[in-house]
Amino acid sequence: MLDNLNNTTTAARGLRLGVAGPVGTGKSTLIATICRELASEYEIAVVTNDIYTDEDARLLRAANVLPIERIVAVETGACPHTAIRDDVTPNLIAVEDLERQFHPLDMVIVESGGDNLTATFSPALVDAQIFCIDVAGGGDVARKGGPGIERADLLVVNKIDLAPYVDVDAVQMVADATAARDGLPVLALSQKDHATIDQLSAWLRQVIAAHRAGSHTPQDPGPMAPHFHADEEDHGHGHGHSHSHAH
Ligand SMILES: Nc1nc2c(ncn2[C@@H]2O[C@H](COP(=O)(O)OP(=O)(O)OP(=O)(O)O)[C@@H](O)[C@H]2O)c(=O)[nH]1
Ligand SMILES: [Mg+2]
Repeated sequence: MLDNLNNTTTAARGLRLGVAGPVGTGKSTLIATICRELASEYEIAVVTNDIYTDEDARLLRAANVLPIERIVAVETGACPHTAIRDDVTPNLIAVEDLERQFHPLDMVIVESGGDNLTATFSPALVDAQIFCIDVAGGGDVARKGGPGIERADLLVVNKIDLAPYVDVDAVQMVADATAARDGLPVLALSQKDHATIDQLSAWLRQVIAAHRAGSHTPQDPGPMAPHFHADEEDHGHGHGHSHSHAH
């Protein structure tokens, strides 16, 4: 009963979508593209996070893909991951303000400040999240793993048009990412290849529909990879745990 109630409440508002990933991997550009592609179908607003500036919000406003008042900047003033995981209050307030002001919104997108491979959104802030890496960061990034790469709702391997220039085998990189994700989707994306952008739009339409139907369950990628210790009997049985690492 309570579950039903929660589902109803969550589905009654728009989808909250997080976009995280290392610095410069193309998060703002990807968000601008989502808005450009889907703003005629859905009511969208965006919250950006920068440590010291509102640079990302200015980039998005300049892209002219949404009315500027639908793009709000949160200056985190600290490590970006703090604002999307440890204390999400400033972001949550910004999201809720937009939802109130422009009701009814179909989707609010939150861009994380560029961080390292460990930063993921708390499900207290977003319903679904995209983790964005790029070929320019090196072909081995997908193999390095981490919670975003392994368990975000969608992993984007971005800028695949640049692969030949940085000596990266994009097909291999996508295969490595796919192997790390236990069936979760991976999308090879390039702003210069519209077919890949169409795949991104299709994924988003499907998540928005599932959210509306109450059949989308937010997952927590979690900061800690599932793991075992040598002295644990469960070793190798495929289910992990997390703890404070006090020992
Ligand atoms: N060649 C190519 N360049 C891209 C693509 N997507 C983004 N870029 C470029 O990558 C650079 C960084 O893009 P942003 O969207 O600002 O990256 P970001 O992840 O938002 O950066 P931070 O917010 O600073 O972490 C820009 O110069 C973009 O034009 C792509 O698909 N192909
Ligand atoms: Mg950005």
